[in-house]
Amino acid sequence: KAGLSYTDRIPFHSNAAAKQLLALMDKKQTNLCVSVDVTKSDELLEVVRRVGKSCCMVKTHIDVVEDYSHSLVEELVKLSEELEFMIFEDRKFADIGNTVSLQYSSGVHKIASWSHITNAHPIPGDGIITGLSSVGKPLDRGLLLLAEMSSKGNLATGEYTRQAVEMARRHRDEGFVFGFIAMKRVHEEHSAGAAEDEDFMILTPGVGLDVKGDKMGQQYRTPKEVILDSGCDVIIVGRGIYGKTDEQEVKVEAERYRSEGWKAYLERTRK
Ligand code: UP6
Repeated sequence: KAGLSYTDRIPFHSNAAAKQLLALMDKKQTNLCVSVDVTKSDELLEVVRRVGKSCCMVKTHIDVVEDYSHSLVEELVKLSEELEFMIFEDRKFADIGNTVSLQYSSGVHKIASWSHITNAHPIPGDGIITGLSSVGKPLDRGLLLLAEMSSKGNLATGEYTRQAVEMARRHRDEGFVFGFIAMKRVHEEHSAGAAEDEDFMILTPGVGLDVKGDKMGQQYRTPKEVILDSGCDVIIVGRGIYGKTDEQEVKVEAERYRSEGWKAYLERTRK
C-alpha cells in the first residue's frame, strides 16, 4: 500500500491510534516524528513547543528525564491536543506478558495513561503482545513491533525479522499491533501469508541529513532514502533536530526534515 496516500490507507486499519495518525499526517502534511531525548522536563517541553506544528508525532524516552513528575506528561498531552501530534513512548518492552503489563500500566511513569503508541521487541514471543494489549487496547492505544533496528551489528535481521512480521500478522485482527519499527517495508519483503487487505505502518529511526552516524553505532539515512527508496511511512529524527544549540534552529531543522520527508512522500504516491 506504499503507493496510496496516508488517508486512503485508513480503511485498512482497525486500530484507533493508527487511524488518527494517518489522518493527521495528510492534514498537517508531515511524516516527521521528533525524538526528544533530553533529560530535563523544561527542555523537553520547550523542544516540543518548537517542533509540534511540524511533526505528526513526538517520541519520548521518559526514563531519561531526571526531574520527572506527572505534570510533565499532563503538559505533553495538552500540547499534543493543541498542536495536534501523537505521543510515542519508545519503551521497547522486552519481557514476559505479565511483567510488561505491569511496566506499561504502573510504576513511576504509567505509560499507558498518556502515550498513544508504544513499542516492543518480539523476542519474548506472543505473550508480550497479549500482556501489553490487556492494558493498552481498552484505552485505544497502539503497538509497534521492532522488526529491525538502525544500529550497526544489530541482530534483528533475516529470519528474526520474518518471525516478527509473522507475529504481527497473527495479532492483526485484534487491532492493537499496527506496524513496525523497521528500515524498509518488511511485511512486503516477507509477503507469504499476507491477507489481501493487509497494511502495516513502518516507522523508521536512523534519519539524518548532515551526518552518516555517531560514535556508538547509530547509522543515518536521508528522508528521501527512507520514504522514497525504502517505502517507510514515518521518519524518526532525534539529534538532527533537538541537538541544535540555538533554540531557534530547532524549529528551522524540524521544518527542514518535515519538508524533505513530505517531498519524498509526494513523489512516492505520485508514481
Ligand atoms: N531508535 C534508534 N534505532 C532503532 C530503534 N530506536 O535510533 O533501531 C531510537 C533511539 C533514539 C532515536 O532510541 O531515541 O530512535 C534516534 O535518535 P537520533 O536521531 O538522535 O539518533
